[in-house]
Amino acid sequence: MRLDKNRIAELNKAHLPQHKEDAGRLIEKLYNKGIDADSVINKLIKFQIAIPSWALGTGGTRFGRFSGPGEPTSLESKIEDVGLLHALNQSSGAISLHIPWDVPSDVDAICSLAKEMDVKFDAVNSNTFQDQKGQALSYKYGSLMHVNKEVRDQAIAHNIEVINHGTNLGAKALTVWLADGTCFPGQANFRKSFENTLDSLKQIYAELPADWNLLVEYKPYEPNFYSMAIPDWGTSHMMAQELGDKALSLVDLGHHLPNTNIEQIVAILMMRSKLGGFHFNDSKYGDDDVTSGSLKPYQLFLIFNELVDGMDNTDNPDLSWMIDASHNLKDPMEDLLQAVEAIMIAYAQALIVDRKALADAQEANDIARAQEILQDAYRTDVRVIVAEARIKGGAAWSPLETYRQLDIRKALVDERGKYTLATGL
Ligand SMILES: [Mn+2]
Repeated sequence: MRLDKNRIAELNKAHLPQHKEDAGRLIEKLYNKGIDADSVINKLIKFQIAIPSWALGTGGTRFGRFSGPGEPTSLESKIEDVGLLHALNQSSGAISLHIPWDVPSDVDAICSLAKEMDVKFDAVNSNTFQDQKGQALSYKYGSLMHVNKEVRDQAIAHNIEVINHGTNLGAKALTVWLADGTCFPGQANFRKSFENTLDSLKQIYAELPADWNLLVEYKPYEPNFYSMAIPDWGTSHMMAQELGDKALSLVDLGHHLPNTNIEQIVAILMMRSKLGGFHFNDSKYGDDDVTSGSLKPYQLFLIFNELVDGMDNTDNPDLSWMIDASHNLKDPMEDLLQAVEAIMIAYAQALIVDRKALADAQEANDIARAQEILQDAYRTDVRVIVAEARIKGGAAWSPLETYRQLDIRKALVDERGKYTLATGL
């Protein structure tokens, strides 16, 4: 399915008079505060958040999965779904593939489809958290950290294969997230697990093309409940540091214990030019519970406040931004539109922080003033400038409303059938 830009513009029309009035008011208010709204809007237009292929189907829990109608079952249809999202919001111009779920059968055809949909290939993801059909050795007791060298070698070969698939598609990074770990005290030797994992990563790193990055993701628990091979940012950073310049840490919002100060982690990693990517989701209790920004929008803003500061004031390389969530109730497309919107709002709020005033307040130990400066930005309703950026980019005033007005899910069901099942968890 393809969206007609003229149709989007037509649907925007009804909203434009009120929108222009609201946008003008906010732009003037920002101008009076010394903030150049045009530069904020241009940054918003440029900002692209990759959509992971596994988020386009309805997610499940270990108790079951209630699939939605018209889910994408092929790599082609997943790229088309991301293309639809991107047409609606102009902020989702990249897809992150997962191997082996998304092995392309015809690379040229996939590349030209992606080009037609204006979608780029973001970081590729390996999978050693499941056994695949016909696989020689099992990952039940780990992959890159496994006590058996043959299992490690198999997992290393898989990661190299993922790099090769990514190279064919024009991707520039490999994300390694390991489910490796232990469920019981005494199950493994922590030092040996660390050393095996690092040694395996070194062998993968050696195969990275010159212009690629290796993103090392961490997670404190799940699926293993006693220890994880790479549990936290310290371990990830230690490994990235030892691997070399092309290895960077990847922060996933949901991969922290409750109340962890994620914004501080982001700030410190960027200071060391070692933050490579960011995965968005939100949670009340565990990983990926809910849609980005639906529970803790202030935390998301505080994180963006550090990301923006880091992008302006450190030598940290450009980041890979990706939504990493898969929910089990909503229409995945609607969920992703809401997530991207929440991320753009947090980014816009961070862009309007008066950084000079904040630095002055910090130097003067004026805590109350510093808090006021941050909260003034956070409490500004920036939705209208996010919409302005979208309209300027040729996208929908309200992506979610337009998605419903155009009855896109129905069109997808008509095209693909009602009972389809996307690959994923
Ligand atoms: Mn992640």
